[in-house]
Amino acid sequence: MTEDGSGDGDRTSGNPDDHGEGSPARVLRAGVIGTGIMGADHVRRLAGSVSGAEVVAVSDADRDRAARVACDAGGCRVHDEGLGLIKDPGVDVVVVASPDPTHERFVLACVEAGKPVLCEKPLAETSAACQRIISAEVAAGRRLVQVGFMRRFDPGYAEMKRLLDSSALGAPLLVHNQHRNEQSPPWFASGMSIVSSAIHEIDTLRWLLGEEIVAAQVMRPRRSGAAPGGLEDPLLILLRTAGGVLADAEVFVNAGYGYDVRCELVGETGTTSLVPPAPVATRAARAEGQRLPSDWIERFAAAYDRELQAWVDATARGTVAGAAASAWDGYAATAVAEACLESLAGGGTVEVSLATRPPLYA
Ligand code: ISE
Repeated sequence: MTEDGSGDGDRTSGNPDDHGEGSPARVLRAGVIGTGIMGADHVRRLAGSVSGAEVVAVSDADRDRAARVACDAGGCRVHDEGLGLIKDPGVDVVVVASPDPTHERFVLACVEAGKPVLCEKPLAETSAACQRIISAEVAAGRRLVQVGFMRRFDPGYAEMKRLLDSSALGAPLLVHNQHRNEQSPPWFASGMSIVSSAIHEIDTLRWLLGEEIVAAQVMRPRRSGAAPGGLEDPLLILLRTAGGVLADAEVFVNAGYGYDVRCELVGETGTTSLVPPAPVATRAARAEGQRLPSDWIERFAAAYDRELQAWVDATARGTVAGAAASAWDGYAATAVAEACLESLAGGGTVEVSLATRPPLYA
């Protein structure tokens, strides 16, 4: 794959310091922190579908779970704690897939150790924490952090961006998004619909348009009876970009019928939208239909593979993947999510003002 994950790249040498022809390819030794749903999935992909890396260590607060995942990956070291894994001299690169409140600590430790890190979204829970990560990376003088906004590697979103960049649709005006999960876990709180779910729409909007979001508003329709506890579900989010594009995003995490992510971009001369990623249509019982994915791991399987492959390939070359989200992108997305949370709590439109972008992320 190339840096943007779209094809085959240079795989002659895995050593960042040695790109000579004929030199043996170095396989990156990866450590994965957090072996829950996402961490275990990354381990499987790194051990299976992704080339150029192997999983040599895992860690999780639940040691038994980590040991099971280590076993599934063909056996590897199990650390009791993420910081120990980062310090392990046998670990070259790190994937952080532990709970959100731990991201900042682990990413900062990776930057300090000079180890490239792919951190699941959100980069950190607050924009202030993201800024501390940016400061550390700027002080290190090189990009080490990639944020796991995998939709950038989804073939559908990538094609939407290609079309928009080719001017085939004219100037962008509106973006309509729908983000529906079949069912939320019992511990899912209203803020998580933004920080954990809508943050993907926030990132894809910035990335598709290449401009920052300057204002956000969250509205609550009547609450669904299927929403557990006090969860406000669904939510309707309105975002405005610096260039005046408006985007709406429905987030409905107890939609009940499947995992359904849609996006339509409206330009001055045309529109483009994602099509349901089903290989076949079926007719039965006097109805025609397509199977819907059950969750994001199924829906974005190709995107996760391409994201990890692009990370491994770029890291092996001592660089960063072109399409990938940087620490700056992680910061900007969290800052917009904060504005959404403020609007959810207090109502109205909340302005987003970002810090100055350091030249490292130009
Ligand atoms: C989940 O955490 C994800 O990251 C998925 O991509 C998202 O679609 C889902 O809504 C989140 O809960």
